[in-house]
Amino acid sequence: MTQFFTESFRSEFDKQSGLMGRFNLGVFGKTGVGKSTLINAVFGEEVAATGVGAPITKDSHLYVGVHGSLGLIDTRGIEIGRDDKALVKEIKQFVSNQRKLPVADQMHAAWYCVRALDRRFEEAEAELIRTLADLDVPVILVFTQVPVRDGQFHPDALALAAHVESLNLPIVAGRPFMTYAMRDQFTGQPAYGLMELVNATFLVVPDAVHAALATAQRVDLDAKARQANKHIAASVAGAATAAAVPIPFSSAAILVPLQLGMMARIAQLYNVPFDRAAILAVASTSLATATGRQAATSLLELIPGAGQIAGGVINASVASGFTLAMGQAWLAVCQRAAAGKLDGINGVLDSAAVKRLFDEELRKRAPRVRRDETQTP
Ligand SMILES: Nc1nc2c(ncn2[C@@H]2O[C@H](COP(=O)(O)OP(=O)(O)OP(=O)(O)O)[C@@H](O)[C@H]2O)c(=O)[nH]1
Ligand SMILES: [Mg+2]
Repeated sequence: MTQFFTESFRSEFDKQSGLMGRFNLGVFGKTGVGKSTLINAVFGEEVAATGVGAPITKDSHLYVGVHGSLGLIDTRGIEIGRDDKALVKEIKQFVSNQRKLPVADQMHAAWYCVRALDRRFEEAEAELIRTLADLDVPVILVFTQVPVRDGQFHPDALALAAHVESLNLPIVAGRPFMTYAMRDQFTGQPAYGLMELVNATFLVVPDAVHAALATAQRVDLDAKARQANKHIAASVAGAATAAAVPIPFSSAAILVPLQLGMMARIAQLYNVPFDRAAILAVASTSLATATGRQAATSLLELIPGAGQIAGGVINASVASGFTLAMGQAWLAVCQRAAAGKLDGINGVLDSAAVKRLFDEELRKRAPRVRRDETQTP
């Protein structure tokens, strides 16, 4: 039974990661301004570990790398005044080639990075920004490594921002976004501005990549929760529709993959890898057996020892109510797991804690099911 569960979950997990798609971000700016540091801070260390990607052609300045739901279009060691003409040409070619591909494969936004304390913004940089904007890529101008004291940005950064704003560049919000990506050990300057940057990015990319962006970024947990709740709502509606078909056993056949798919999507949003998600799911749902009598549901049939559902027919309100409860209980588990709060001693998963948490959340929300509601009509 567990084997069957794992295999079904695997297949839904793969399906969801296919549906999730990818958020493709271009990251530009002079060498050393802090592009890689920014990317790592927003999208996690794994991106750094896998490197910047490969040049799209030999001698190319553009590098393309895929890291799960994130696609990065990056440059390496660009010297403005030496490489920018060639880069503009490459970007034009790259983006227009991409235009022939589905939306999912295009560059959805660009972050143009400037280290504010360089106190310089060159015409060649403005040209790069215009090139991207002309190709319909929304450009967010990011000021990197901007020191803050007593809630005030460094005056030189503000002066550069005023200068850039006067250029009327085609940039998101018409102004730079101030950031500090990584705490400075010496000065104690903390990181800031990353969540604002991510929020601005959400606003300018197509809805179709919101789930991928929510998944890829690690700084805005509310964005993950919003996407999870959106997916739960869609699953709830799907469950009601499935249950409305009064054919014995058919509702379970639709509800099981639907609920497993929902669990897979939520796990992915919280960057819980498959193996861990499967262990969490088994720990969580075996507890559902205990509450199974009242919440007679499809998923329980997969769980060892779960009671039979009489006739296999579930009414729409039970199906949707239980899907909602499951989704939210599972969301709580994933949130806690992602925060590292379900690990016991030695970093081993505390299954009992997982069960307790899931059960608690499920009980709060699971609909009361009368025996007769689960009978074949
Ligand atoms: N403390 C701190 N250091 C930073 C920050 N951003 C960049 N740095 C440092 O600045 C140096 C250059 O940063 P990178 O992120 O490698 O610069 P890059 O833009 O990726 O440079 P190229 O890959 O050569 O184009 C590194 O030593 C970083 O540690 C920051 O926000 N905080
Ligand atoms: Mg770099």
